[in-house]
Amino acid sequence: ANLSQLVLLPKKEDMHYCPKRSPLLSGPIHVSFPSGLTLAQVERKNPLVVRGGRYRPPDCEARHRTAVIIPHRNREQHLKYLLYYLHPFLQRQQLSYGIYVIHQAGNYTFNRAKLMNVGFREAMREEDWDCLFFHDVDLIPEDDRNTYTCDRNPKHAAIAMDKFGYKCTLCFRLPYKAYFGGVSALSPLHYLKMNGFPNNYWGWGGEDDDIGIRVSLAGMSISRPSLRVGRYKMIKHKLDEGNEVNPKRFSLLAKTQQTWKLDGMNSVVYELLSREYLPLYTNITVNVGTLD
Ligand code: UD2
Ligand code: MN
Repeated sequence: ANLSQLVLLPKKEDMHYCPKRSPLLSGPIHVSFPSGLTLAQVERKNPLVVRGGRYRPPDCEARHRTAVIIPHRNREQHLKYLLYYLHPFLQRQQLSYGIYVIHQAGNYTFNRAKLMNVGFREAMREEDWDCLFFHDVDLIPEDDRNTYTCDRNPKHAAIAMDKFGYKCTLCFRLPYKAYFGGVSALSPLHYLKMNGFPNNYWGWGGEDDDIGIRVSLAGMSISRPSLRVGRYKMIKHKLDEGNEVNPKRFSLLAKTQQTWKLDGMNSVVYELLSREYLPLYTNITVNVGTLD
């Protein structure tokens, strides 16, 4: 393999690939929420992160390029803590990465899945990412052996949460094998094969199951890290204003099989309001419209 790399990439002959397993991993992470933490402090702790929240390992060529897509509105505190843990976590994994926060403008009902479609398009527009992590803002990974890279199949990463006693009873049991919420990873090919995520789930719930069902309708299965490694701490919160429980979620879910090819990445419509390259992340503000 080294020989062919030299032949194909003569100019990079002095830049070697990072090792398959990063020597910087340290395993379990003790997650706490220091009061008074500021984004400026997070910046200072991550001097190698550049504009837009991008990073590449300084002394080897990364084997993976991962974009983290975070749907967001009105969760600044959670975002601050996630960035505080996620930047060093990804650096210890020796990834080339970028963090995208997809901010829903306005006060209309939240649409998590549609924000992910926006994130996919806007991230892929910028760079040839080979893996996308769709990441709730309030889930902090607790073990850096949970690698933020893509598998042969879509991967559900957040399988063991403190909130549920680090069990994932829904993960391995029919019909919930499709459980795909919280943090999940897809390659661009996986994403396009399942036509992305649904655009028509407004408010809380259902969209994660729809996404899980899409994975299997597109002929793929879900891979998962071990329960030991796929651990997350969920920052406690109440249901947000503007993200009320979606009363249509069950009737929508009953129709996924008929709708997934028609609604998704091939039909997403939105208005991009701004793209800001902040020190710790790229902020995309978008008008996703309203249910009508
Ligand atoms: C569960 C799922 C989540 C999603 C949700 C239903 C897990 C671990 N999580 O989380 O993936 O399927 O149910 O929609 O299974 N958000 C904002 N501002 C808002 C509302 C939501 O930023 O006003 C974002 C934020 O990234 C948040 C995510 O949407 O983490 C999911 O919303 P949630 O945290 O209220 O839902 P939760 O914890 O029940
Ligand atoms: Mn949550």
